Amino acid sequence: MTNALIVIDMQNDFCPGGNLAVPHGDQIVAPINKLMEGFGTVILTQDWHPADHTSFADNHDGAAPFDVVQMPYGPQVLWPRHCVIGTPGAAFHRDLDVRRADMVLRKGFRAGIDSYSAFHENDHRTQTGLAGYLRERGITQLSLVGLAHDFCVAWSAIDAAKLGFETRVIEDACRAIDMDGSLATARTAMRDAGVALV
Ligand code: VGL
Ligand code: ZN
Repeated sequence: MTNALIVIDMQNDFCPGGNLAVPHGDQIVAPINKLMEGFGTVILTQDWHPADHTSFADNHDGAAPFDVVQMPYGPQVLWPRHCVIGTPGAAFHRDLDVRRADMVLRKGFRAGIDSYSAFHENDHRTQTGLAGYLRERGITQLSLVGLAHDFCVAWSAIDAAKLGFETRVIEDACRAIDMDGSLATARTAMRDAGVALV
């Protein structure tokens, strides 16, 4: 099979009760487990930050969560501290079926660069290696699901389409942060990049 399901960041900190909770994020765990049955390859991504990560508001004097600052690589939203390496918040939701995963890809572990996309970090240059992995395995069609629809799912889908993969986002199996219209903006950007929203 030449298709893969990419499950983005189904971790405790993005679910209700977590440090960067996406509303109703836990509602998509069961549908994602079910979707896994239809794919030859399943990849899980895991947001994985060191304690001194530059995306955390509390690592910037006088900053508040959701402020936007300029980084050497461009604008960056500052987030509440989340998905710190090795903490319970960084673990996958307990009901996610991790047994079906061919690969777990960790991202955001360099203190100075955030990484929304599963393909490149936010500098748009540092590669995660995922494109090479998929190509070596002959995978051409990607379906993306997970959290958050308007950040990590959208950035990953746009990069996937730009890299030439036939890319779709299964929207019923995503949930959004949706700050300042970010979901509408992300959906337009995904469509413009050739991503199918299904
Ligand atoms: C995410 C903000 C910060 C995501 C990760 O998974 O969408 N968003 N880190
Ligand atoms: Zn993060």
